Amino acid sequence: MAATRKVNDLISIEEIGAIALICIDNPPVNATGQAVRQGLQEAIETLNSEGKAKAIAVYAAGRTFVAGADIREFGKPPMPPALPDVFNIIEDSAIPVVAVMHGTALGGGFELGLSCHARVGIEGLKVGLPEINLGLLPGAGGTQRVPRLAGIPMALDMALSGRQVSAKEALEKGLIDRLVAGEPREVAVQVAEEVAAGKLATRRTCDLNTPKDDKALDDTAAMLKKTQAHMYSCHKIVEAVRASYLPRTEGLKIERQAFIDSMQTPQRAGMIHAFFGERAVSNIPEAKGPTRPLEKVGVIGGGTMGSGIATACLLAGLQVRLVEVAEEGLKRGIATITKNIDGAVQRGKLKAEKRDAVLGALTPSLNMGDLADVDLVIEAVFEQMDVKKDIFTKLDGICKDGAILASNTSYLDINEIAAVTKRPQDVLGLHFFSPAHVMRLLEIVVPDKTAADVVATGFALAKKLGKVGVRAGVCDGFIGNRILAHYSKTASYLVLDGASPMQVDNALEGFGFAMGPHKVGDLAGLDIGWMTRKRKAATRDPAERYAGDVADKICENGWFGRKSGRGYYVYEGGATVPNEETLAILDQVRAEKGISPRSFTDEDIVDRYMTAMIVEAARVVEDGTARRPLDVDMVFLFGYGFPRFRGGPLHYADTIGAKALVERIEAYAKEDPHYWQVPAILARMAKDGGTFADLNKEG
Ligand code: 3H9
Repeated sequence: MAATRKVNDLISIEEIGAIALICIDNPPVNATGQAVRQGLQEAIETLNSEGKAKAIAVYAAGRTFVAGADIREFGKPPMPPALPDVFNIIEDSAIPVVAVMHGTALGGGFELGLSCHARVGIEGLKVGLPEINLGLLPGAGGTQRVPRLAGIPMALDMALSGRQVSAKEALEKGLIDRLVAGEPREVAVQVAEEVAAGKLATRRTCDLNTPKDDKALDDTAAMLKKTQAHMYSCHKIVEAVRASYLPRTEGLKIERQAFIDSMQTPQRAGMIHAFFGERAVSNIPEAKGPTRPLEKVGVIGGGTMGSGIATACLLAGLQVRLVEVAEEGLKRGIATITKNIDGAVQRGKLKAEKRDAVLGALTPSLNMGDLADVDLVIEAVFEQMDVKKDIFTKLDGICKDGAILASNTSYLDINEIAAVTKRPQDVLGLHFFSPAHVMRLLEIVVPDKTAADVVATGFALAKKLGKVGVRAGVCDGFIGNRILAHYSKTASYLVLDGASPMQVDNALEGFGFAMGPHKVGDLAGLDIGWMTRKRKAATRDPAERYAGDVADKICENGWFGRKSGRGYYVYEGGATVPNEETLAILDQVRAEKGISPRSFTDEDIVDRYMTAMIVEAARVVEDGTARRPLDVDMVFLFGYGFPRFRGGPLHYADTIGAKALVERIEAYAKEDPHYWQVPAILARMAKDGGTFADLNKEG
């Protein structure tokens, strides 16, 4: 006879003969919030005090086992019982406890499993310690119990990478004891009966000793010192894993303190903002309405961008028609797509046996008429308004009713493009970032007359492609490129006024960018910015200080960066060294302009660069191009290599404060009052004490 009783709303106990099952039911991901912790503790204590059950199995309802601590509780006053204490009670249970895990057992969820006396995985299970992605470290025994079961290198790997480990690997490494197929409850019954009958061995993880490996610890500590200066929790992970040599109580104490200290860091705040921002960005009414069909996609243009977009669509299982004007361009497009797909196989993103089928979903064509039956067309040709207008006029005549006509333009006015069609309600901007099959950002640019279901389909496409879709309004450069166009001038001004391009790069890499702006320019091709400056020359505001003198001269020499072997740097034999000739050009430009170079500290450089970024980001929010500050933050995290641990430009702005920012801008404005102007939104915040986080809450 089975009897079920509720411990509280989220935890229940079911008794079947000599076994007891504890079920955690806290949708969507069974996070260990206060009620789950309390309920688990009470369930174990009750069963032990009753002393009837011979074995206990813990499992979870719904799509996954426990995905970790409840992140929404972080930053708030702690509410007892603490997770490590609950897990110690489980580990100390006189009745053996087996964990039955399915889905993703992550962080505190996996640590719950580790505190049980045996672990059974259900096929498809993934386990992991992803706390590092939140600026934290495992804080409920992960750093103590994983090394005891699987050794120090595995514990360091899991906690420092945050990667999800497959069930097969977890079994091989001794992190789980068995891998089976089945439904969690049925498996729980079966394994609890086996434990009760002594057929499945159990043991306390903390009774094991961590195998010594000082070399792995020392090497990792030294490596992190060099490469992860910013990430407090990385260094603490090594310390905590080293503490697993100690008895349980002492080791857990060291882990606990490191966890509490990590919780106080700005990195934790930045990374948790990034975690929720990634999910909140598409959590808007416009993304949720009815959508249009999305199976066949046409891509116009087989260049780098078009091929990348086609690759992304193919990898998501869509049928793709690729259209080019000339045979040669089409062949190049097919070759690039094939190379991208092969790369996906090599990187483990696509199973080798699926390669041919994925490529088989690509239909190349030289005839735009072949786009008659597609659901969505994405135009990715040269950035020239008349070319785009010509294509959209043709598409208007070719495509079926209801097809979505999208442009991948990175700055052109999509309202103007939509106006050449008789169906502006079907026109949308879908701005991908290069390489389009890798970069996760998709700006969904919404012109004035676009229909609601077209916008919702844009978000559905982002989801299908595994991208982060961010809504943007129409303006020159939308959210990301508009802000970039503004703040990148700061880097040029700093260089004209006395810093070297290398100092600027080093300072910003020190801040956390993977590459400084001059290295990025060399990588992207300096000719791109040169073309833009030439295009905008006629409309340039005469009051604006010109930022392109040095870059123009470099380009006039035919130095376009990496692709030509030199730009700000010289690229030879795998080495990157400063280009002395560029530095000579810089001296010459300064002399011509009568600038006597002055010195900037690295802090000055970061402050000016970041303030310029925040200024334009604030304006983008102010005029509604971005709906919320977090939308800007996600654009920069997923499209521009902004350091994740800083949360994004406007999250970072809050850490400085509006008042301090306004003071900075006013000080810089003494040198250049045209460039440095306080956005009204920031002035208001400085006066009222408001923050960008407040605006996020207001939605
Ligand atoms: C930790 O465990 C610390 C311990 O070591 C020590 C403590 C003392 N809490 O991602 P999805 C929400 S740190 C609260 O869209 P999927 C999420 O916001 C934690 N909420 O689904 C979303 O809400 P909404 C370590 C959470 O299927 C909804 O669930 N664990 C949590 O694509 C669905 O999420 C992690 O870092 C949470 N822990 O992916 C795991 N997790 O619908 C973080 C999710 O309102 N989570 N939510 O937007 C994940 O990686 C993914 O959510 C998961 C599911 C893979 C589980």
